[in-house]
Amino acid sequence: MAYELPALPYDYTALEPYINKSTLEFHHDKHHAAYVNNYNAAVKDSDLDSKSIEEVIKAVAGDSSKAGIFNNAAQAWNHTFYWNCMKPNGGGMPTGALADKINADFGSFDKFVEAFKSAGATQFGSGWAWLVLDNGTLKVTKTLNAENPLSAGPTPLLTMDVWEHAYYLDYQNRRPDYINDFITKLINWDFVAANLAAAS
Ligand code: MN3
Repeated sequence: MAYELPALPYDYTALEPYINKSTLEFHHDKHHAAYVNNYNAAVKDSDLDSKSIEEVIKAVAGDSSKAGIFNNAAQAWNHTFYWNCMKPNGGGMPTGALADKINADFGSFDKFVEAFKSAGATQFGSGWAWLVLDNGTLKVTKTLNAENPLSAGPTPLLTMDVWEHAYYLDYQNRRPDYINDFITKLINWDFVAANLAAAS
């Protein structure tokens, strides 16, 4: 079924000065829109057209003859998820059950931050850093290009886009500075907590 490009959940200037209007205009209106359009064109009139985008991602993952469909489906999904992982005046510390779970599974919030920063900084080239729930345990992972944890089983709770298009206009080559601002100023912990509650 056609996948609709969602509107950003905040204004184009809402994440300034960390992610500026021009980045969100290009990233949402051009990059994300292109993935959505390519995905819809690829599944139209095919046997995948009746499936949800999550079902398509799982159905075509690992099938090299359907790599184009996978890449556009996963990138359409990943970006929608990524927008929701940020909010104006975000960052800070998670609370409640999510904070307890992070402490239990990583040892401390700082250890989680260290692992998440490392995943983002060491993803060579383009990709994503993730916090996932894997068989009841929180883990930090990273994926290459469009890859998404859904196809292997773990439930995504948080993601950070580390493709250059996510940060280059604001940070140029300083990916670690973008990662630091993403964690300390932008993460929407309420969204992450809701994802954990839904998956538990
Ligand atoms: Mn992107």
